[in-house]
Amino acid sequence: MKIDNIRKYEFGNPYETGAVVCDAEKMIGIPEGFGYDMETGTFTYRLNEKDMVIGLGETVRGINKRGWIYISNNADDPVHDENKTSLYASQNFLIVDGGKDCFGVFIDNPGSVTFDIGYTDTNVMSIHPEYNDTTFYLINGKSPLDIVRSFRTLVGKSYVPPMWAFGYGQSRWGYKTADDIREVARRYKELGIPLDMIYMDIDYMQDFKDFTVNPERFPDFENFVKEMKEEGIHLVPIIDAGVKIEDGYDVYEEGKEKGYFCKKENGEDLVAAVWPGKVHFPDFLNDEARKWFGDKYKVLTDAGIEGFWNDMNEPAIFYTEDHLKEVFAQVKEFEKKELDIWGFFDFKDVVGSIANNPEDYRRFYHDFNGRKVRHDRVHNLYGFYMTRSASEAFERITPDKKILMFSRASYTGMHRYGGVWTGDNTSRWSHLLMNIQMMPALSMNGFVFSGADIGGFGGHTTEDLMMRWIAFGIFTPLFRNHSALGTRDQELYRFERTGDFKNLIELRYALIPYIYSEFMKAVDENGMYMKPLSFEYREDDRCREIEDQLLVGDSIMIAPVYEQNRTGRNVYLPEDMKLVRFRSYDDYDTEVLEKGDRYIKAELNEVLVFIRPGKELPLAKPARQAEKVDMKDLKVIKF
Ligand code: MIG
Repeated sequence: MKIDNIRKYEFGNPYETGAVVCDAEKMIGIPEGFGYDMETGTFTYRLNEKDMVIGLGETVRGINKRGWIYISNNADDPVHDENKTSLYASQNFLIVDGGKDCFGVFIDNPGSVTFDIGYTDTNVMSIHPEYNDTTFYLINGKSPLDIVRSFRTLVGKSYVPPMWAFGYGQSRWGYKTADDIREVARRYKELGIPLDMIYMDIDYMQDFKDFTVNPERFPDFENFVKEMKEEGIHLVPIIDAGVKIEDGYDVYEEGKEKGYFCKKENGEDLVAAVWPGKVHFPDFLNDEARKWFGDKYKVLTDAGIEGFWNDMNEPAIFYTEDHLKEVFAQVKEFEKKELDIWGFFDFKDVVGSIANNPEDYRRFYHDFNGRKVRHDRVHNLYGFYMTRSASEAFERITPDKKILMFSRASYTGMHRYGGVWTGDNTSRWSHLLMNIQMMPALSMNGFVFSGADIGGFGGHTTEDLMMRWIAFGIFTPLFRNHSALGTRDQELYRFERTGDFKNLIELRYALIPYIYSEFMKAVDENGMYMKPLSFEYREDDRCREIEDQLLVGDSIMIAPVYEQNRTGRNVYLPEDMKLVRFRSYDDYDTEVLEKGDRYIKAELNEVLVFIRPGKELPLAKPARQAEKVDMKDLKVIKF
């Protein structure tokens, strides 16, 4: 199929990345409206004063990306400050929206790509790929939503998880034994808080080896999976990209023998270190290796597992054996010298260069479509192809069952195979706001099934932050509370106001019929589940600056509270709307409010939902599991 309003321009020798599924009209020359510097491979576009730039998926800062520089270069960096340029994802689709005129750009280039969006020069957007092998798609349309639809037709339908994955999930890095997990299930049940999933982090494995389960800590795993399922709970284990080097470990031995690991220039398998200690990286870009690794998930699906999360697949590298040797050699040199203060800083830099060193991405190769390709040139595809490996295997292993799958690293195209979570955020109010601002960009890029670590991953959360974050998370398709080893416990039963938490989680379950049908609409019609206001209210300039309210589906707007010690917030209503102030699914007040600015009260346990004119919000009776929600027995709140 060929799409009408998309034109494609090729530069250098672009790779078949797998991002797109249809063709577009091929043009000769430079994309209309853009400048191009052959020397550097940089595209430039002059921004009008009114132009907003929206998109780029999982990145820091606001909904309007103008004023900062973003580098698509998948990175394992747990510090998601405003001044970061790269997170775990490369989703290179954006829209330039001047209000009347707008157009979209998708840069299909799997190496590092720098988007300078009015950072160096406020009036210039420049796009600079490190390697000039780019397919540049220019997308026209009457409106941003029109452009989104064309883009998504180009890149193919988004992943749909099983129904139960729309429930609430509890996760934590640090559940070590089956009993730890039983305890989580028991405490939730005791309080009557709905729960569909408990996630298993790396500690379930034997010595962090993929597709193994520690037999002492999880005796009779198959029965344990069954036992949990009888409680209505799906166990969702993590899979890491690195394969432990250990004699006798089948995944290592088979991969080694068949030559399925990434190799260095000299043909030897690259040795890196991650949680298992020394590892090799499967060459997911190689068709055969991808199939082989995918089939390994069967070990766990055979035990009754129906969902996974793929981690460390940028890939994260604690160190490579080769670079570590270089560092040790340099350290010896430093030891001999008398260090002055600059020498000290040089020394510190050398030691600091051990982990997640981008230079390491130049040390290994892929066998990609029959070509030997250095990793850094196709770096951003690695997590995508790991997830594709799993998803294609699920088609073979359990063709009749939907499997939950989401990944940390991503690239456009992966949205057909799984969702994403947004990685290691922190328990900060600003990260709740960041979650709100990322969601529409993820939706736009096709990653409709996505969400953040609710409550925050790193750092210590607080009860009020958790409450407000849950109140927003109610609306995100992936709804998971997750935190890091060593941080304050944040399962909902750890707090005082468990009754309020219960009400909020029940509200999520009551909203599942709405959430699910709007989610499916976004998938089927290549639309957006979460939208910025400016995409809908085209004539209202005020909406162009609203960074903290979202449209969820076609019927409602939300305005989450994301600051500490607030009992309300300012809300802009672009039209008359009916406010529903929920305390629980059956305790709420409603009021029709006129268009305009207002301050609206929202106590810590209250959730603000605004129904648009002529629309309605269906509510089900909550159940303890998503699949038990009666989708037909609905109460409807009309505008
Ligand atoms: O180096 O598996 O983003 O969710 O809990 C950290 C342990 C590895 C990073 C993931 C996080 C997970 C953690 N992992």
